[in-house]
Amino acid sequence: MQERYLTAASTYAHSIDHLFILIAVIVGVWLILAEGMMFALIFKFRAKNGRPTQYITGEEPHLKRWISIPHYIIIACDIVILAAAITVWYNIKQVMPAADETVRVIGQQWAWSFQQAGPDGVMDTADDIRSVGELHVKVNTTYHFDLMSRDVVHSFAIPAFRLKQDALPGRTISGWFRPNRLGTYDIQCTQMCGVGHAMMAGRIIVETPQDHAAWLMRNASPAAAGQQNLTASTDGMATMAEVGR
Ligand SMILES: [Cu+2]
Repeated sequence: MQERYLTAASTYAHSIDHLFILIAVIVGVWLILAEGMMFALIFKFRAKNGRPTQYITGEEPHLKRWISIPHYIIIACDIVILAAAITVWYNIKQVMPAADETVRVIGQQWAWSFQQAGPDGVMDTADDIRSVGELHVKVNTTYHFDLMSRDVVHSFAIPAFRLKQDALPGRTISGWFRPNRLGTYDIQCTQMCGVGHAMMAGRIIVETPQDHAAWLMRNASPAAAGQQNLTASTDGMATMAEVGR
């Protein structure tokens, strides 16, 4: 349903959407019931035809049932929501499926930068690819990310993946995603991180394995020489990315 408003582009996007719908429906039904009942009672027992407004304490057992029975049903609904939420949380945040690729994500005021293995497939070698504000990934591939912050608390969010994870300075937080739809999607920061927070946008490009391999080759060669330049200019690129938006 939410897909009509926001593309779902990762394998777990739908389970998050279903959870939202479940909560919206359960809470919505009770909202309408409770508000409807409140207004019905207000009108039924209002002052009219010389009769004063009735004051009902609800202490009698046959009246108390109107509170206690819905109360038990609501607790049962809470348990349903909790069970669904814990299941989704467990499947997405606790369990990490085996990684096909790993990417390092670094938040800073005010840009996201990324590091991933170059054509050799090994991280922290001369052909690693570093980029700012733009992350290229392969479709139908499980990615682990290691999320870090250089300064303050940021939050790495890809709405189309239904992914959101805070980045805390001094900690490396791991997570995963598996894009299953080609396209270009927004990357956002969703923790207020300073005056440039709103400019901290990026893009994630989900591409076919062929396109991704071509992108790797374009950006990784000549391996060592290119690497030197990229490393040296990473900070400069962050500033440029900021100004460019
Ligand atoms: Cu921010």
